[in-house]
Amino acid sequence: MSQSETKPFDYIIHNVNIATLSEQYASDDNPYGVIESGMVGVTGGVITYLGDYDTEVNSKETIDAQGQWLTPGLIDCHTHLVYGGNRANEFEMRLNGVAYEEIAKAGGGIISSVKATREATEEELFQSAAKRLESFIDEGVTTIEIKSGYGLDTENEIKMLKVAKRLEQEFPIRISTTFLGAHALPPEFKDNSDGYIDLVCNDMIPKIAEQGLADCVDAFCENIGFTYEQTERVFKAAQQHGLKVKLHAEQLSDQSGAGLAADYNALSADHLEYLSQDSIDKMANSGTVAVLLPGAFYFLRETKLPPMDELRQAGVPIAVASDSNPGTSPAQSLLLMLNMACTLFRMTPLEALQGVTINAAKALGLEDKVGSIEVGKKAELALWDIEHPNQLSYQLGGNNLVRVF
Ligand code: DI6
Ligand code: FE
Repeated sequence: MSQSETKPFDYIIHNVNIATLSEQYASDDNPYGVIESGMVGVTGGVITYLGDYDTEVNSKETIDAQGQWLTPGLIDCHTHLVYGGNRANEFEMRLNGVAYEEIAKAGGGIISSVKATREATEEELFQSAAKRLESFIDEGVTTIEIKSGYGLDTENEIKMLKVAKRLEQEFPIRISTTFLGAHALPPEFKDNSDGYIDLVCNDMIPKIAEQGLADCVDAFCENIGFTYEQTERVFKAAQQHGLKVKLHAEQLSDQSGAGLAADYNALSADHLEYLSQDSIDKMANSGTVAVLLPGAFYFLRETKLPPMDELRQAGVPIAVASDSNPGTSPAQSLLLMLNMACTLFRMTPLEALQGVTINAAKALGLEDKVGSIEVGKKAELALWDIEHPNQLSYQLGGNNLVRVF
């Protein structure tokens, strides 16, 4: 039976070079899994045809892409997009020679973002995050993860997650939400970090799980964040409530956090500049994705590189994300992160593109739905006026997006 006798497509895109980023199409000679001058057919928001142009096709709408390039919609799998205020004043103070301690004493640093986030209404947080979200959408981002973590009490953490949920309702983008209550110690728990972790585990996680506000739970395991033991308590509470986990790990020092995350079958461990071989081996075994964040590396003028070769050798899937946040990565461009992943971390343009498509999907547990172009996956696609997909990471600034589907 030919397609013309079956249900018509809602639309087809033809005369299009398709970078599928799919293992089904990739080979040594064709690492991007390219289908040249091909056709995609979509029914009910799902890809139902992928291959050569079929002139007999029965479709409600036909789009001639004129030889442009189709990729999976881009995925930013690590952001802190919702927050009050910004920290440009601190950036300027530091560049005028004011010491970090003085800035912190004057109420600066992450706690200043907590204060501004607590003071902001849900509407104000929505409006400021919406503006940032639009920059990502304009670059072909069709899925974005958003973390809480600037509320640091039950009411304000829930407020942040509700803003993220409302963004998904009002913008054409898939949003994955992550509860990051264990991001920093709020001032009212000074000298009582275990008491704060009690609140995270016994009050915040149960309520957030019950209200269906988070897909995942994250923590900041670091000498300036929470300990290995505290992180493990958060993971246990998350799993008791049926939530997956991920972790900010090994950003400033090696706390064996990524290994712990792997022990709890974490979807991802993120940052990883100080990652050990032992944790790499554990990540490889559990399939935990390594999410690299070149924006924070750059903005903090970090010099220790994540162990790229060791990650490659162990076969750990590598993703790239913006870490968009007011303190260490005020980034509003995922395309810029592609370039920085290549220049700073020596990732290849193919690895960088996999890092914001298929591997980013894995880091969110969404690889069955999005991240590559395959029959059966969601038709969340980006069309680019480029000569080759390597141009996406080559370019510094500018944007060749034609449209998203
Ligand atoms: N690591 C970071 O780089 C950010 N959070 C984290 O856990 C910093 C967030 C901020 O400074 O506002
Ligand atoms: Fe982060």
